[in-house]
Amino acid sequence: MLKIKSIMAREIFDSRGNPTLEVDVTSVNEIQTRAAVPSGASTGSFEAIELRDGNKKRFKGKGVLKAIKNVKKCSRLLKGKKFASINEIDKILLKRDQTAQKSKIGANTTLGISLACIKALAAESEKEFFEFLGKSKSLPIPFLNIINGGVHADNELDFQEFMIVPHGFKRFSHAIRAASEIFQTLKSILKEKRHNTNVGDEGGFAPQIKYPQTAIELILLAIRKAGYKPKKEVSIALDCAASEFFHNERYVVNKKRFKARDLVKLYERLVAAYPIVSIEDPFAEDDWDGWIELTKAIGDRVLLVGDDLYVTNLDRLAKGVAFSASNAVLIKPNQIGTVSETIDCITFAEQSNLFRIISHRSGETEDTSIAHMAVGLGVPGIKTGSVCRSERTAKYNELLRIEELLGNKAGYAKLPGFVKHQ
Ligand code: 2PG
Ligand code: MG
Repeated sequence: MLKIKSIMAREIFDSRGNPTLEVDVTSVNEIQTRAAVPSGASTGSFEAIELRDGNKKRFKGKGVLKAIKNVKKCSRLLKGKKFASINEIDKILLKRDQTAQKSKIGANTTLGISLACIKALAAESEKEFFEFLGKSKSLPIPFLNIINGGVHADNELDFQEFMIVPHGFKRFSHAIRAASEIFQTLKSILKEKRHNTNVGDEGGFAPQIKYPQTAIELILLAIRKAGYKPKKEVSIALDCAASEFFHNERYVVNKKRFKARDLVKLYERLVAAYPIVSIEDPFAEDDWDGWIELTKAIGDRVLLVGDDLYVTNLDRLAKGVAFSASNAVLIKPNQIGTVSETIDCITFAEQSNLFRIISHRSGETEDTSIAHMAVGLGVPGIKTGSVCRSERTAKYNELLRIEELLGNKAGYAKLPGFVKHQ
């Protein structure tokens, strides 16, 4: 049971140096919990709204003082009341903003409150956040973005993320060690080839390369050189973020214009040539036909992950399930704006046999909620950037602590059996 004494909010900075919202909840028992809200760059147009002040004289319009005011207003509705579950709290927030995309008070407002409150509920019952969420004792498979392109980098790569997936290990700690060694090896390889080794927003490298094939081959070389086996231990995943290169009804990759049908063929060729286990957002956010065609073509061997397509929205996800538009979903709490709606989406995806990956945003903070949600809610995948930059490693480090707490009981998730390159 949680009785709220106070809720307050402040402006803090995210990993890109932009302001974002942080919320503190204090219970009448003087237990204090805190949550911070992340922020995307390649945001889907169906996402819940991130409320910004728009005052160009402050933080170039990105201030969140309006959201802070809204937290104050919501706190009046929550203070002094007793709550047994997050659903009861979120219900009050959802009543306050009934717009489709939370444009009235902002999804940053609602998520900040909702996350800090569920942590308070956990703390009041003297449980770790992951423990409070459920019974799962399985650590998720990390999807680590180690080469960046698209809107996350200033190179010519049209696909946004090239990830390694260390699935062939018994424990999370072994998998993340492999990932770190591969990341460091990739750095040496890039250096040898006289590429830039500065890292981008999510801690991945952003070398001046053009073709997706080149990025994948560099990663495969790093996997082998680090002493690991591609496919058996470590495979590749892509986030194409295709909405970003969809212009005038055509997909523009390496300056060539593709119809959806031809893009399906390009993905088929990539999957045949390389150990790719997962492709996120291969088509634009409203190109349902493209998604359905690709799922028909390669959905029996590769994870096809809806991010901008679903935006963690139950209605869009239900449409995707009805149409067999994908076999996996990306889960981002700030795309929908409350913890209970995020949990509903995860539960529905699981019941519909979709693979789930919980995800950070490109603008992040030191908040580690998604690590706890992955374990506590039995989400088998987590995408939270490279093994570099503290706002990314904060999540991996928290997973290491959770694994230690669980001891021998700590499991390590598996990719679904139908996935080919594992
Ligand atoms: C994505 C995310 C996270 P952003 O597209 O999956 O990697 O990027 O937060 O910029 O939307
Ligand atoms: Mg994405």
